[in-house]
Amino acid sequence: MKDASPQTIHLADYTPFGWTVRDVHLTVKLSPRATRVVARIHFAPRGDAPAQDFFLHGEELTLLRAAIDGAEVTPEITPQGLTCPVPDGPFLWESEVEIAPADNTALEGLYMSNGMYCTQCEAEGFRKITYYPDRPDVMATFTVRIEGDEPVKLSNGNPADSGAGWAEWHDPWPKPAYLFALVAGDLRNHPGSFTTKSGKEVELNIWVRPGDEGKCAFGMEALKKSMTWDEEVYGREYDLDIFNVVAVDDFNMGAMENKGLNIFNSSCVLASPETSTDANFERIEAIIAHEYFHNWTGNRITCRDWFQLCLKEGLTVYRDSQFTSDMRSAEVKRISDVIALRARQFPEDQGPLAHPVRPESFQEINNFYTATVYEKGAEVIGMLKRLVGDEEYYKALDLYFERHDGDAATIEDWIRVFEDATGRDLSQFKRWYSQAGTPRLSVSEDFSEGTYTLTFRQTTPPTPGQPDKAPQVLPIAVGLLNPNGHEVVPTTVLEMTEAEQSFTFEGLSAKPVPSILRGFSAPVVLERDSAPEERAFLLAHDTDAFNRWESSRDLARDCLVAMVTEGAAPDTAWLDGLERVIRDDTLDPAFRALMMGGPTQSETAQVLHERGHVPDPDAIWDAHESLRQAMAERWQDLLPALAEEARVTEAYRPDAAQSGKRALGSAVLALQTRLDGGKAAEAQFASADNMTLQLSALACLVQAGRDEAALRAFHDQWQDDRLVMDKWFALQIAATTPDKAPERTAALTEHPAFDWTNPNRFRSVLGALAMHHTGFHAKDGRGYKLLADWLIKLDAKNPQTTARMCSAFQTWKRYDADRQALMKAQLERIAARPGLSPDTGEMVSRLLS
Ligand code: 0A1
Ligand code: ZN
Repeated sequence: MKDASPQTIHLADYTPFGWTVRDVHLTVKLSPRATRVVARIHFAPRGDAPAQDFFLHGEELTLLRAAIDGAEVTPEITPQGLTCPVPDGPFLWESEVEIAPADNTALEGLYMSNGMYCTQCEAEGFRKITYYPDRPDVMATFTVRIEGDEPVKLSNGNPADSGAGWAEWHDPWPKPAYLFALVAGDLRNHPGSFTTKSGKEVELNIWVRPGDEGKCAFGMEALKKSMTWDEEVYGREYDLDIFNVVAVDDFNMGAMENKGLNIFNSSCVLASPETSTDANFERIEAIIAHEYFHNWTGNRITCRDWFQLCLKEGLTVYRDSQFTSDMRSAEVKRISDVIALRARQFPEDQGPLAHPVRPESFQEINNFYTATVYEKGAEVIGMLKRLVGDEEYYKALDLYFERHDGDAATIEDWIRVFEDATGRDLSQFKRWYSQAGTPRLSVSEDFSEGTYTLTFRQTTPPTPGQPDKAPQVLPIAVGLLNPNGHEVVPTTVLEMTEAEQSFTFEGLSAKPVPSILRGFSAPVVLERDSAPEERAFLLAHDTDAFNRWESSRDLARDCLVAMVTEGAAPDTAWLDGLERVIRDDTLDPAFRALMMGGPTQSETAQVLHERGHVPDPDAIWDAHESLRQAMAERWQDLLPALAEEARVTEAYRPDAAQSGKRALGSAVLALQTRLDGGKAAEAQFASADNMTLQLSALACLVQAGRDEAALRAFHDQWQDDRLVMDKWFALQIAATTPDKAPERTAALTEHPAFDWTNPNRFRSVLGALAMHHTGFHAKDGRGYKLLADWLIKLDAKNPQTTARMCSAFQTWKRYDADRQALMKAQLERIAARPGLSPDTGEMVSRLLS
């Protein structure tokens, strides 16, 4: 058990460890409840570190033996680790501990999933395997010997030797302990190979449970594409003889970039057309790439301490989004990323959990694997690239790899590389890393005698611990159109550095229409009271696809706000403009599908809140329903033609072209269902030969309340496929009406297949409830109570997943007094639980503060 009183750790307190580790030799003798780990570690004092006691982290370990230079020692043991007197010079540390992977339900350290041994060491899991300086700035080479009867035994690096009942691995690249991994079990591999650009042969494997072999081909192709892309775009080659990927069913996150041995949540790597949707395929491709790209941005160059997490995560998310843009449609990817940023990061940045991209303090680092660190961290890289330009960006990245290869680096190092490579002063830009909150950007315009002036003002609302904010550097990409809809000034990046700043454009013959924040060039809330006519004009004419989409989204937001607050009717002028875009078959179907999508209900709640209203979830539900109904009725005659256009006749491929068509088809089907009560959806459900079509049809049937037979048929067809069953659980909550959502969730938690200790299954049920805006916010609080009941139950087994899911409550202060009181009561009930984990304790106390 961890100490009950949580410790706050501060960035400002960083001190280096007093010793370097030359090498680590581990022998792991596997046994479900009595695994022995023997460690032999060479330490040498480092002269440049402040004097300190010799301390090794270690949690939930039974120490059997410890020795220094061969002589037995008796260290002093606490729940966090051990201290021991050590010689002044270099020495060999030996220890043997016992651990029980079969009892490890937290899924951190060495644990078991379906009879297979696996590890998760980021951020601080290695200390549950052996005593060690478990901090990312301690880097060492590892040799690992695994003993056990399991047919497959894997660790990091290259295979060194093996025999009956043992295998040895050697990783020549010094690495921090969080990148350690070990896997053993009865696994099957899907093999592949790759030749790097300098001619090195690399063996590739995807390891899965027997039965899953048929779901690996796509992941393997994605891996090869990622390897090629990183060579071509960043000049980065792979550096071992072998690259292994393993799929595990029980995993707290998506995947993990352990050196040479990536471990994946099976939902993020296994795919087949029958069982995976187009969205699953796209996500798998991105996550394979993300973990692979970490080999350079994360592993070869790692983080000095966990405050620097965005150094590897922001950059790697940015790189994987570049990869997806290159593999698919850059415009569609950018719009999807912004939708996700607004859905996940904006609420975080505007509520009690707000923190800087580089936090300055934490209690439990696992609580900081957030949308802010990852997605806002990636936006910061994107802004940097826009400010310095592509050429300088890649020059800076070359310097980063050259200067810091093998280092545990900081954001200061990263910024200095850019300053040295480009000659720019980035001290103000650096505020993006230290200042939390989403800046608000307002704009006014003036036109006289051919000169057009845009004046911007930026302010950032206070966030926890940061009442006052300084102006940030905002790259504002702007283009100007003339009244005929022609672009007269192509995209130009205005570099805003002041709280208020004007930019002028000369020589214009008429007052132009500005297209501001093209490509969403900075993660801000743009406040602009432009006339609806101007937005409609941009919807029709903007050359920037993002802003074309955004102008429609703005009109949709205004329309929904008016519907909710004034009982207005849907805005027909907007729907006419939107219809012209949707009809335009020269446009990418994926883009048109995004145009048809419209804001989610939580986005409408967010917008209402930003505009000073208290969002009423039931009124939001009604407004969204009548808007969708109005769209369906208006476009009655258009829908069949669109459905025809969206039909795919060739064999299934999860590529951008086909999935774009299917996305359009599913947007159309959702509207058609409102007119035909589910007839078309039933037909599609019956004939579907891939999961994308099957699931979108099922969603429509659930939405229409005509789902009993279809849900049963789907269950019977897929009951043996756990990943598909996750979809079955989630969908019937996600697509149902608010009145049914909490009851359905409660009923599904009684289902025999509801294995709540599996994080995927838990999230597919309770996460689906949390994401059902009106269902979760049921007026009587039963949604809140149900979620809190389950969070309390899960916390005793799996603190990490519980703590992450507490963020469902992060917007609680946005709602009316009654709902606030109900949510607060549930948070207080969780907080008061005896034995609550430090992870969940920290989250709940931040939420309540
Ligand atoms: N570094 C991984 C994400 C990850 C983080 C923490 C984990 O356990 C607490 C597991 C995975 C990535 O960015 O993909
Ligand atoms: Zn990552």
